[in-house]
Amino acid sequence: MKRLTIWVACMLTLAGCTLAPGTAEPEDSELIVVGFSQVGAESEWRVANTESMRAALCEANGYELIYDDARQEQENQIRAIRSFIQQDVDYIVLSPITESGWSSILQEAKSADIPVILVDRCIEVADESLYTAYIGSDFSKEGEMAVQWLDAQLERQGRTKEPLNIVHIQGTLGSSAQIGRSGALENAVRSHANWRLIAQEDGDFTRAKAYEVMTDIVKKDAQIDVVYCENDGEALGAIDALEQAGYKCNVWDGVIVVAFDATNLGLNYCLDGRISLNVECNPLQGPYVADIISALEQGAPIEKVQHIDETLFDCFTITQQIIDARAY
Ligand code: GZL
Repeated sequence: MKRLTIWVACMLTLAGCTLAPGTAEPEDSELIVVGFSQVGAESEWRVANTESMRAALCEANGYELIYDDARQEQENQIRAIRSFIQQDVDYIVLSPITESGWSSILQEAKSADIPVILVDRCIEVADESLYTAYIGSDFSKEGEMAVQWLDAQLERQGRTKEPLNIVHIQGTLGSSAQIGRSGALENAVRSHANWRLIAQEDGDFTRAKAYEVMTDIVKKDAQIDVVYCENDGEALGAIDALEQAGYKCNVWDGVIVVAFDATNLGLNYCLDGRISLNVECNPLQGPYVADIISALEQGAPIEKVQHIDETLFDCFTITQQIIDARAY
């Protein structure tokens, strides 16, 4: 129930108008009703992201959160958004599984005068008025941080001329996280004559799928020097398959494993050297979304696009103290 009608009633009352007989007195405190369509629960990162959203958009903070887990299907997200519109929520928050396919349903939200806030991943639409704001990571920058680290590390090891065989395990194809992280690696392969992409497979951001594709790749018995995984879950699945096939995973005399997310699990693999590099992707986006809604409630200006600052960790610099101090 959108709170505007109650707001008008309040204004009429304050202006000395009397409510028509039988009109309910407006309730003192009205919760802001938010419909949140989440991608799924495919990774530790996603679980932390959901927890952050639930904590920020809780009743104690003045929200009624209607949560939907799309189980990594866009159709389920579209269905959830239509349900939020029918429930006349005040805001829709969407973490879009992929960048395309949103114009029609977001036009329905716009026609219903419901602001849409994108979180985590972004969308590609011709009409950018279909969403009010985006808050998330700069995925291209994350990928560039990874390939710059790899380039410098190989330079330190004197491995700038020998052929470097790279396996690329991508995230959910068409997601902005995958597009940005993949683009950085593909650009770097084009600009390094000795870097060879010997396999590029969809790992769908899950440990299980990455294990499956890596198991097939190691059967081809090629020399593998680097495995570039687009999240921690994929890195763990790839390492499971590599170690089962007799490979060592480390920066010194094994396979260099690159990962993204820097969750607690991923950083522990970094601490024992099995992940060489882990680029942070901050899932704690709930407070940013709450700030955007708060500004909109006050009619204050907001930025259309906000990127969250992120860093990286590697097997040389990570410590147990750093891991213990982190929230996820
Ligand atoms: C990134 C996010 C990605 C994470 C994965 O912002 O969309 O989705 O990197 C998650 O762990 O599945």
